[in-house]
Amino acid sequence: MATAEGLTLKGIPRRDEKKKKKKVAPIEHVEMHLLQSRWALWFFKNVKSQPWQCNLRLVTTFSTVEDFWALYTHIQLASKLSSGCDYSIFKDGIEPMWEDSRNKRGGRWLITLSKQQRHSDLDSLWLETLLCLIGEAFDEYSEEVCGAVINIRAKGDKIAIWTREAENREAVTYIGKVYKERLGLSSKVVIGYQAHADTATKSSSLTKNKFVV
Ligand code: MGP
Repeated sequence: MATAEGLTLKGIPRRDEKKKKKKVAPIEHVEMHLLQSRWALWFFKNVKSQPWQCNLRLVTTFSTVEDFWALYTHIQLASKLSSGCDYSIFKDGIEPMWEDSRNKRGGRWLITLSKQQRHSDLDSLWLETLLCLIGEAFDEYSEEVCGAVINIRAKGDKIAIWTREAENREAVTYIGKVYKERLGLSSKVVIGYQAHADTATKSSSLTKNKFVV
């Protein structure tokens, strides 16, 4: 993760930093807190002349709480990314695309946001999503989780948790209920789960929900 002053981490803009650096005492013994899974951060930047998959980059992987926070505080907040960009956090070894063998029968719990919510809610909802993932918040069904994606789009941003098996009703609905609760969404808000096989053949606004909570 060491980057030279002013450089970016594989194309991701860094957060603004105060010029004056504080002196920090050397740490001799740091105990790291292992996460249950190793995770990978991916960055997507839309270059229209290139096929979709060529715009997707693996940035880095992490497997401790400390490395997660080091990465999270280093990279630009999602709300500051340009339209057309995505962050994806997936279990190490799973590519953040429908085609991966662990995704192809799966789907996603999709949170669609209004344009105004980019400034009020987006970053906190994304952070909570990340904490649900790395904290394995879905009990025995956490194994079903593949990762999460945030799409920064002019028409309205989206956040989704991807799971492995769209036909696994029990796991999918459990994950959806816990996720909705963790995001603090009102019971009046309805969120939908869409199978990737359906999303891949239609635009997301026309894809039918397989489940709702
Ligand atoms: P998107 O980036 O998920 O959403 O998909 P966006 O930009 O809001 O568009 P909408 O169609 O959902 O309204 C945009 C396009 O990127 C898709 O139509 C595909 O062409 C491509 N794409 C997205 N994903 C997640 C994949 C994927 O997993 N595999 C492949 N091959 N293409 C994808």
